[in-house]
Amino acid sequence: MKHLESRQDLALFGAPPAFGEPLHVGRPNMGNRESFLAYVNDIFDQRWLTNNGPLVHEFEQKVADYLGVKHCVAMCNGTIALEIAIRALELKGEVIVPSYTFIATAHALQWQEITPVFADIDPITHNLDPAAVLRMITPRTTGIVGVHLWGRSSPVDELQSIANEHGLKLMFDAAHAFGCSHQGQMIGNFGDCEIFSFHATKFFNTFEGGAIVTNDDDLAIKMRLMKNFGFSGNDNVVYPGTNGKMTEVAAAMGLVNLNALDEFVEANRCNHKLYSSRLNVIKGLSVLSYDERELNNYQYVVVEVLDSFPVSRDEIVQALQAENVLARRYFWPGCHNMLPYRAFYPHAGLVLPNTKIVSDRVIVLPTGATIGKTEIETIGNIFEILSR
Ligand code: T4K
Repeated sequence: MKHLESRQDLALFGAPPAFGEPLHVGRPNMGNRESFLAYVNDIFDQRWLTNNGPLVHEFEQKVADYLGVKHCVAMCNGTIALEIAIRALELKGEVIVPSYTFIATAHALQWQEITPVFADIDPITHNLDPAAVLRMITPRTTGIVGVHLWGRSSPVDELQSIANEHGLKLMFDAAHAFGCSHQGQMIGNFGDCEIFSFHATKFFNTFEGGAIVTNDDDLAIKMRLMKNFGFSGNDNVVYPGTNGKMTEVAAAMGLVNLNALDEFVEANRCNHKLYSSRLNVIKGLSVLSYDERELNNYQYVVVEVLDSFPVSRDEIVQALQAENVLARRYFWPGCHNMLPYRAFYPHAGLVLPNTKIVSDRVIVLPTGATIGKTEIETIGNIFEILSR
């Protein structure tokens, strides 16, 4: 690895990159290979590949137990989980969502011809601002989809009060928040239901995968029907469903990774601590913190570049990428600036000032089991040089 001391050492100025191999955000965490291969052998022997197989069943039970929630309905990915949850809750008309989220949150609504109405976030928490949510309610509003961005909980209680007061459904996109808690209770227990993503880039993955979790028995029955074409028994369809099923091989990966969860969290926690102590001492940089009284998965290292930093956020990203540090600008520029929303609501930005401020200053850095002290030191040095 290259030793970095001055601007001349930076790849932007012609020096070789600090890292020979790219450091990715979202590099998958992988549990024990032998355990996974043993499951795959079993799958070959049993010839049971999908459709509510034994491994999916075991996975759902283990996830439900871990979260302390009544029902876990495993899905093929987080986006389908969102779509099924939205349908099962019978949302229609307008639904309030943050614009500062991954595009899937908004698309899951639009895909079902529901209008996503973008509400602004709190610039400190990066989550929905309840006052902004209140301002966006109209007679057509049927629900709110909160997002626990970066794994930090949404203002769950305030949103629930708003939902109760206005007769709205409330669900959470908890794609980032597996293994996290809100006031000591595991995320997964709030609103009418919550969805998780177990995509490869999430700290806990099933290759592709997701789940809806809920404490509502009727909702769980409905969602199980919906993810299997609406089949109730062999020849009886009782609902217009889709195919949201998780495969056995995905569930096997999930079972193996559940066993390694503590290890994954610990690697992320150490990395987050190292990044924070290295970067927070540089003027103009601030690493987003996690509430240590809660359970966190620390899967995102989010750096905010403030106006007092001499180089722009985009120039930093460019400099990092030249060094093979493939930092990301999640979730710039906000869903409202992407198509089709930009065309549908060209003035949405007028009520989203904090979304702009935050999405213009965030950089997400690589973490996970493949990153450690040496890499973080070097990434810190790049920021240090750029700050001079
Ligand atoms: N709601 C929220 C709030 C979400 O963040 C997401 C997904 C969803 C809903 C939907 O859940 P899913 O339907 O995806 O289950 C990535 C992920 O694809 C996406 O799952 C995730 N959020 C989002 C935050 O990040 P991209 O467009 O950044 O992916 P991509 O292909 O650029 O990969 C990111 C980095 O990970 C790259 O540097 C390469 C690395 N990588 C990726 C894969 C797939 C690997 O090293 N190995 C791999 O296998 O969206």
